[in-house]
Amino acid sequence: MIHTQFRRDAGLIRRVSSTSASQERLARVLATHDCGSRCQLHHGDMCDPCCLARLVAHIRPDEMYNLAAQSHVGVSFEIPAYTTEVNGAGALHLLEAIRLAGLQHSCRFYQASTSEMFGKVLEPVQSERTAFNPRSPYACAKLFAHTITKNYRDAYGMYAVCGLLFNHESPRRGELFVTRKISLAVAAIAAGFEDCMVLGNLDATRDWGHARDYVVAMHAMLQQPTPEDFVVATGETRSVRAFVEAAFHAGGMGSVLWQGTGLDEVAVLQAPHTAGRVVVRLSAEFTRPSEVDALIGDPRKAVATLGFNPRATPFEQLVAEMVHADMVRLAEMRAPGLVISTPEQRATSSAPAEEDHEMPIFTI
Ligand code: F7E
Repeated sequence: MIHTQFRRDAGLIRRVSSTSASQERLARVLATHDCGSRCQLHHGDMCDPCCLARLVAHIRPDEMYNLAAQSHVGVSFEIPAYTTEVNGAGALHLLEAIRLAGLQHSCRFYQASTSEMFGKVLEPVQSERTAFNPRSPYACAKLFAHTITKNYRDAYGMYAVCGLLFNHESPRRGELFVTRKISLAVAAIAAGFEDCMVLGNLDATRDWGHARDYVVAMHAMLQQPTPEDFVVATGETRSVRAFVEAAFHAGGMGSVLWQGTGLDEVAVLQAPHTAGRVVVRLSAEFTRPSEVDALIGDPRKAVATLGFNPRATPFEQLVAEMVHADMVRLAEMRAPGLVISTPEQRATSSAPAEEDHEMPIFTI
């Protein structure tokens, strides 16, 4: 969210009858930074072009950040049409709304593009020049949004840019993404609420950075003299397996030993008082029909032009921050008779699309 002295912020939020996890997270953000008074939330939906056009004409933003998405790659295989509508057509609806309101030369537009578009990578390190090869309905939809944003820039001279952000994490991450699933499970295991976590592909590697650092780069992209696209990444890649190891270490449980092969592989603790306890198992339930095996970004353009610092939050610090935040949360929740549900239990009790449906921010 953007704050400057003379600006007011506005956000779009979907109307749901029950309180969703993302609404609770949003409420915490607004309360924490006392931005509730500066930021007005409007009901709307990325699948409703009329409502988006009406809102843009009413708010008349000068910056718009489209972060709205069905953002879970795995879930996109189960709800491909919905994902395409929100992630792909949704961006087009916003661009058209800007044009219809006559704001094409005054409103700057940010599109949240994604490293997932590189998919089965065609170059070992991915930059702004790397060709795309998407591997999921999520990535295909995002690729449409990416190319239509460039098209509006070329066709109508709009200041419209795409941030090719690699994975960006924080303690606010949704609980179904692997980093948060791990940090929450490590905290729950340390507190004695859970025995074990169940994961999918341990060998996928990702370029993981901190969302706090990436948001600064997003804002900087809209302050440049000319509209251009940027890769935002750390330039380092780690496996899911390495994230698990770092998380147990950060949780004070020492190192883990991997035993077995394929889906029978497990991780066991090694510290003397817990030695031999199985803390990670695998299940095909969490693998994807087509996987993105390895991503690593080249952030040099963002470093040179935006002043982005890819070393601002080292990997171990990111993991420790997430694990410690979950340990604090669980400690605050600890009470007699308290039942902590697993991410999977929570997933089946609410619609998956509502898990991390982010909102676009208009700044006026
Ligand atoms: O998966 C593997 C999984 O769901 C990371 C989104 O923000 O970043 C995110 O997409 C890796 C994949 O994130 C589990 O197969 C193993 O290889 O945390 P993730 P993602 O798919 O990389 C990009 C940049 C975006 O744009 C997306 O919106 O971890 N993995 N076991 C698992 N993944 C999950 N979710 N759960 C597991 O149990």
